[in-house]
Amino acid sequence: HTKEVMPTTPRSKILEPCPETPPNLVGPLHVEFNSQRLLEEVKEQVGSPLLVGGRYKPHDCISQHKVAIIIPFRNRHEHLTHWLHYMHPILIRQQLDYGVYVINQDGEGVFNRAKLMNVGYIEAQKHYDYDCFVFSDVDLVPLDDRNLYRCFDSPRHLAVAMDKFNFHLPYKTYFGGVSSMSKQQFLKINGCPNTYWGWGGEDDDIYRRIVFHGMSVSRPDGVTGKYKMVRHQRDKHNEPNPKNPDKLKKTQQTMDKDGLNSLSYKVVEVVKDVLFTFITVDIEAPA
Ligand code: UD2
Ligand code: MN
Repeated sequence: HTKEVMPTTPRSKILEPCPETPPNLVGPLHVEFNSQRLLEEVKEQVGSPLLVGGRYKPHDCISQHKVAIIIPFRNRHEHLTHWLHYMHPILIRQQLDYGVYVINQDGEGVFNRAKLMNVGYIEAQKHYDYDCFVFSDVDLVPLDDRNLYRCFDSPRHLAVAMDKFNFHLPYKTYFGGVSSMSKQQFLKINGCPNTYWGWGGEDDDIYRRIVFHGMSVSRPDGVTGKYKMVRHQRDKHNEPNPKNPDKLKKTQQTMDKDGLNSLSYKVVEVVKDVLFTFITVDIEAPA
């Protein structure tokens, strides 16, 4: 009688937390927007590690960051294709447990970036237990993958050195382009204002909410924080609103009643693509 020996198969490893600093980052990146990119091609090139809805999590370690990337959007499909082409490989190298949510404003009314950010915050949480929210313009791609798309002890401003501002911060309290806040931080400031229709001011209002709630803003250094923006004209129905600068004087009085606690909108459609979740919303925009 011979003893039967079980073949030694490698047991599935118990996953450990991912390291604090992702090991596969490459640093400076080459980014250009002259190539014609088609969504279908981008899907083939970068889509295979993703789960439907533009979701990903590392399989060799447990990510410490559950991040919803929120993109306020209308009629910028070409920019979105560039963004997806560059961002998915970066976010994967950063070992994030993430999902991409494109929040598409329905109709032709006046655009409202900050309100769409609030909608993204609420809607993303219906899909997964996110603890961190990165808000990004659709036309901005970082020039260094060490610029981490996660949350920090303070609200973070990521787009500190854009090509369009000559790779400098335009002013000290600037908070536009790309930013991140934990769920706790975002709740503390009552989210973003809903009342900034049209271009301008909403980013400054968010900065002021953060400061008035006793927090400060963290930033990467000026090398890590470089960005490239796709060149574009001002869109229709997103003209600079002359009322917005005046509103900024009243942020402290209005912030705790204008925000997440006064948000009202209707979801028109949710479409899950491989590369993103596309949520069309009616935000009750004035004509
Ligand atoms: C600046 C800020 C931006 C915001 C804005 C004022 C930079 C790089 N960004 O952007 O964060 O504070 O000023 O509101 O300085 N969008 C659409 N469709 C539209 C209109 C806007 O998708 O029809 C989205 C899109 O994600 C876009 C973002 O809103 O990137 C900001 O609009 P923009 O790119 O026209 O404004 P810009 O570059 O002056
Ligand atoms: Mn832009």
